[in-house]
Amino acid sequence: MNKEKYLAELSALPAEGKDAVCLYNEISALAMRHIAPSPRPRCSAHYLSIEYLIGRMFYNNLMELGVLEETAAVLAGKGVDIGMFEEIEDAALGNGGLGRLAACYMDSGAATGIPLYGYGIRYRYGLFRQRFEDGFQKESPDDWLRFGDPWSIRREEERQIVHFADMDVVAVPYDMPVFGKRVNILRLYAAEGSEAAQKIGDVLYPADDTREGKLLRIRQEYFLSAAAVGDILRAYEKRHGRDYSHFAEENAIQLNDTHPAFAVPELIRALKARGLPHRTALRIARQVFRYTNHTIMPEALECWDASLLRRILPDIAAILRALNNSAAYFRRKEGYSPEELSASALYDPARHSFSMANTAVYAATKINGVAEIHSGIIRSTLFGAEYAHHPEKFLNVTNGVTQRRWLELADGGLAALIDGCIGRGWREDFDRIAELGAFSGDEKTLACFVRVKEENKRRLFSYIASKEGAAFGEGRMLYAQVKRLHEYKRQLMTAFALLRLYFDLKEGKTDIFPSLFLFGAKSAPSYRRAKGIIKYINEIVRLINGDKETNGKLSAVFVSEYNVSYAEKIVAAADVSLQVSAAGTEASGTGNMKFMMNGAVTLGTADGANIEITARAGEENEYIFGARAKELETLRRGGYDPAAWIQKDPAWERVLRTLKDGTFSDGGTGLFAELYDSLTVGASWHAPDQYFIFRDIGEYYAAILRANADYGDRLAFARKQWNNIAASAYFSSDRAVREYAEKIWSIGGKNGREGGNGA
Ligand code: 26Q
Repeated sequence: MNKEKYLAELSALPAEGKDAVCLYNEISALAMRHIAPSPRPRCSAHYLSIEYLIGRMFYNNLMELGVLEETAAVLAGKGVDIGMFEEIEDAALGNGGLGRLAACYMDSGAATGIPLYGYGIRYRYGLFRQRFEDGFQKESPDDWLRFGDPWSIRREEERQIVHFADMDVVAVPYDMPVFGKRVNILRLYAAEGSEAAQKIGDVLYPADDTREGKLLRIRQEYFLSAAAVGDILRAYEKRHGRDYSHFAEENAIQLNDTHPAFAVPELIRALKARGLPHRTALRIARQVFRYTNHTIMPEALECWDASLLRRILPDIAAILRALNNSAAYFRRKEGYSPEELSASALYDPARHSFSMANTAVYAATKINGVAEIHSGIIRSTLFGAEYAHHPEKFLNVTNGVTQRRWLELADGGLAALIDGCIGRGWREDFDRIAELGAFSGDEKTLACFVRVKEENKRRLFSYIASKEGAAFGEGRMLYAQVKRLHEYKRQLMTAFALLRLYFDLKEGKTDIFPSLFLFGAKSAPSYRRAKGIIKYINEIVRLINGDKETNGKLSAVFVSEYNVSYAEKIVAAADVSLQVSAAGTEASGTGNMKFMMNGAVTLGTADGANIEITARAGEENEYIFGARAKELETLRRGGYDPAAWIQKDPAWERVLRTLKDGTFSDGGTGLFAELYDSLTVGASWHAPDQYFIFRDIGEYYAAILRANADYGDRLAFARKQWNNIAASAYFSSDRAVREYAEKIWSIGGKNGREGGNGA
């Protein structure tokens, strides 16, 4: 961008009497005028994702453009505090890790000079906004557009029509530039046309417990897939006309989980519609796609009823059936056993449904999980049949996060301290963060680090005071568990440990360094148990904070409306990152990496990327506890009995009882009793305590106390924290996208050089 011109125009911009929203739009628009997307090279990668959890764009974009500080200075000269734009809320077109990963990868693609183009849906409403009423989660629509959308450009001329059997939908792209060494584009499609057509773009993950809801989900997924495929084809045809022989060589399409997997049959359909024979179309499709799996939770593995598909997308349903047949034909020739054939089939004749994961696996040239353990699990379980015959298709790319948003922007104090130690180069070359290792013996540096943490805590606490109306004293050790609310992530286990800590303090059985436990999470609106857990934690929080006898030592908070901007403040302030999923369930986690970069130690299980974090930082710098995945697998098969584990320590009995002895009220909803039952007797489709809380909770509690005791020697603990930062190089998303570019997309080496896609 032309900085001088931008700054000159900014200086000339009248600010008086304008509110934050108005100035936000004017300044952003001004910056946008000085930006041009980089030319598209011959070969590029396309990232298809149903979610993009971008967060606040203003500060990040100005930072990436290299004008954040100057902009702040010019505004200060006009009497405007650049902090005022904090009132512009996040664009939350995503719900959790998968969507935030997509945003980090877009950032890193641009930063590393890789031609990476994102495709998604421009939802009219983002993820619901959350508030607590009497401790219960309440949702309201997130009208993110009320602040304007100055960082997007509507591309009317590139609109397309997406056809369903019963309606046509207009797909209008909005282009969001992504800044770095290159300026890439995130293209989000708005759904326009009839009322029914617009409904497709209304909201992320509409409830799908009804037939209508399922149809809407299918429409969304196909809408995204068809718009993206149409766009990629059009760009290609501009270069090559109707000669598709270079298509696979020049285009890689990455399926971010299975939500965009309709792109596979859609590409075949579109190529056939252009006159290619089915066989050729199939061959091309099987050279273009790559697939990342993000979860093994059975309920998240998408299967669509054939009858629903036939109704609104008959051609797509027919192509999927044909794909299923050709897959079976080729696989039989390759020697797949009958069991392997049925496990990897695209169509399940018993359930009359299509498996989107198996569709993606069949089409993809490369399939990856998101951390070592997870890639291992999908190879041996979910996709074991395919792995047995095509091991060359499988690889791991451990997730990463962008150090620019999650360290430079989130933690200015720490960034400045790091600059003082090793210079500014880590922003583009995060391997250099390892040079911090040389300072871990330097008490002056560690003391500075402690001061930065304390300042970050003050900033967070004052934000919490303004948002939640809860005040906390300074000088507390901060434990944080922030992530989507899900039983497998075991927020309930943290709640139990916290309650036990309170009881033990109350009875003088233990003493601790003053601590604050922080929770942040949204529950899917229809996920009853997750909502019960939120209510239960809020009840515990109220009990603990209301007790004058103990609250000098122990307090807790459940922040509402947890989002990217909240996360930025929390990771900068936390001392301990709680990552306590049942081993083998959390595919990777990326919050764990953000905390690490900001100098929190991981207190967690040997799961997801925690394992790789610990391997790099050293076990002595983390607090790892609990059963390994293998042990849980054995327990699962061998009849795990939570009651037997509870009996080992009666304190857990007492804690568990609070779910039904009236200690806390669930407002007559029966939610607490349901939680109690799920832990003690299970339900028709799952065993009691299916995520093994009572196997691990004793060790969890001990680890919490151990970390707390260690914190008493603040400098020794700071050294552990510092060592985590110094060991975090690998968890940069710059490393991760380079791996994708080299090993998956084949579009260039370290510098994002242009190459072929190796098809
Ligand atoms: C599927 C079917 C029906 C309805 C909803 C869904 C659905 C929606 C969202 C399934 C999965 C998701 C999101 C998954 C997700 O965010 N996974 C996380 O991905 C991160 C990035 O790889 C990992 O770090 C996390 O471990 C993983 O949980």
